[in-house]
Amino acid sequence: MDFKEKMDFYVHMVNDALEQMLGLDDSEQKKVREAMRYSLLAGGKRLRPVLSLAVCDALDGDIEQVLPFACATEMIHTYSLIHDDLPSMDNDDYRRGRLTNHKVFGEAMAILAGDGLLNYAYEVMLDYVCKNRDNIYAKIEAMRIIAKFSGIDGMIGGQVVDLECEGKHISPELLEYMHRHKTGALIKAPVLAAAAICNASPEQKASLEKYAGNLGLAFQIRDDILDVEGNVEEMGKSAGKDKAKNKSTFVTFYGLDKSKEMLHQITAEAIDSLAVFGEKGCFLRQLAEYLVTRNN
Ligand code: GRG
Repeated sequence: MDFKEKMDFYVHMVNDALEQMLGLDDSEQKKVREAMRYSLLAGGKRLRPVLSLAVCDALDGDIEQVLPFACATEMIHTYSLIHDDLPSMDNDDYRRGRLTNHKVFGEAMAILAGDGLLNYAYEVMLDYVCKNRDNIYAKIEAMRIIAKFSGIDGMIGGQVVDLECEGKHISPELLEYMHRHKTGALIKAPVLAAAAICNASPEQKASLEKYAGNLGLAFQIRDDILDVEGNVEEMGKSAGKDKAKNKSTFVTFYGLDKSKEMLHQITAEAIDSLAVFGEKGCFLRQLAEYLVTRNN
């Protein structure tokens, strides 16, 4: 399979699993489920779960064991997008090519749908672990990683720095810290969770941690660039928000050309750290290359 076919294969696997995990029902909770499904099943690149599945393949692991954890990271990612779009946060009207959750379901329901997805992520993982107790310590470690990297020392912590720095001049170190946490942490989580479940060696884990750390930073730099020169239709969300909110980004700090140079450099470093995987790291390498030129 070439890169595109493999990517489609993983994305389909994730979409089918998510659809199965969060079906519609006719209970009292029909409305909140509908709101959760609205954002979760709205598409998106599925980068985080795809990373888990690709790491699993690079380590010759068992995809069935990794899939619930991969899907859980997509649920957590989607909750963060719903909350990030709220009027009290970024106040966005479009996401994933459609109206944001609060525009359709109202602010209160959007908050609950986000909370619901965050909680559901842990329900899905714990449900799976309780029913499949083999390799249990690795699975618990994977959940610990996901909790840690999405919490105050990870994604939420990065978002707090972002909020506090709006309209202020910040140091390049703090800018990198913010990006590595706000976005990078939830890119590291699926990589390291899959590595734990597939019993990666310490050397493999260290390589993957470097890969994911640099990939996450590169991903956010590309996001900063797209906010300036991206096409709204292709992105499925609004552009120009960083400038409007006077946010510090790689582009406001270093300018477009230097940001692009840094994007290439950091991606090359991510790719270099996969040397230990040889041929098995091929998809992960191609994924890093694809993210440099992504338009959404
Ligand atoms: C708890 C109130 C409350 C809010 C939480 C944690 C949080 C808000 C926000 C997280 C920060 C965040 C949304 C960072 C943005 C990261 C980013 C670049 C998202 C876009 O990811 P893509 O491009 O999106 O992978 P798709 O739609 O393709 O999945």
